[in-house]
Amino acid sequence: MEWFTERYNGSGLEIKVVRKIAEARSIQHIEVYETEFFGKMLVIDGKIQLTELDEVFYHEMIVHVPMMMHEAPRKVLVIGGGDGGTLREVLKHEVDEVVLVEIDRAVIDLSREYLKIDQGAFEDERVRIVIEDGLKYVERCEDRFDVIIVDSTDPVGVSDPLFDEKFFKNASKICDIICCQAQSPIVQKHLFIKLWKNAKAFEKRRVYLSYIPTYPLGYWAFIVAGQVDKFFEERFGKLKGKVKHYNPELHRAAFALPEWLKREIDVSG
Ligand code: SPD
Repeated sequence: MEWFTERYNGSGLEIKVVRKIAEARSIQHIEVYETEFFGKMLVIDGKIQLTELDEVFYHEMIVHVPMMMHEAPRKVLVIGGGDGGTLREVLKHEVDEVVLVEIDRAVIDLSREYLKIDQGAFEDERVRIVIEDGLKYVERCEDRFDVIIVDSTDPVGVSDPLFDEKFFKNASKICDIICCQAQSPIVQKHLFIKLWKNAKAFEKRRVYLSYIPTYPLGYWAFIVAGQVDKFFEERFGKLKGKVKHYNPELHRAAFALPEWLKREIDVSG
């Protein structure tokens, strides 16, 4: 048995792996492992994207928080998310249409074959899959979406443009609410702050946090922007029983930020 190690800014996370199940080299290096404790694990360009054990912590928080802040989210755009976890959660709402824009078809193919966390979401008739760069899709998009969810990899490769000002400016013209995974506010503070500043294209922005054990230091940020004043908590009744992690208590608590983070946000404008 070997250890998989992900290092970041003078720290690291080690996961004991039993074997490598699959691998592909497309525009990214994609690996699927079987681990000793966390179940199957998806790694892209050396960074852990998900493990079976804690993927719901991430996918339920990146989806249900923004979806429950919109009065009636019927039309949703997911950018990235080729493993299908975000798609699976979006489909738990009363949506009419979900467009998934993934730049790398190989992520979808490997996830469908070896991970299967989508639980049939890719075959749902409400879903349309587009293989394209999310930045370009949003730039030329003439459609309008209630919610956009950016479920990207770290911005060191193909996801880099999704952290740019231009992306947020274009996105602000076509949606009511956008939600992005926003990295570790501790060991990847520069990336988090870059996103926070660029999300200024939206009139209102908010940060929320969630604990995701297999991401750098476990403390993970999300940025939600647009019409972000409301929480339609009464709709939770329809989700209850379908979710494992998210609930209204966690939703409210996720927006409670420590003083040091409030200060970071304030000073960066
Ligand atoms: N450092 C890992 C950040 C990964 C965020 N996206 C995960 C994709 C899971 N759908």
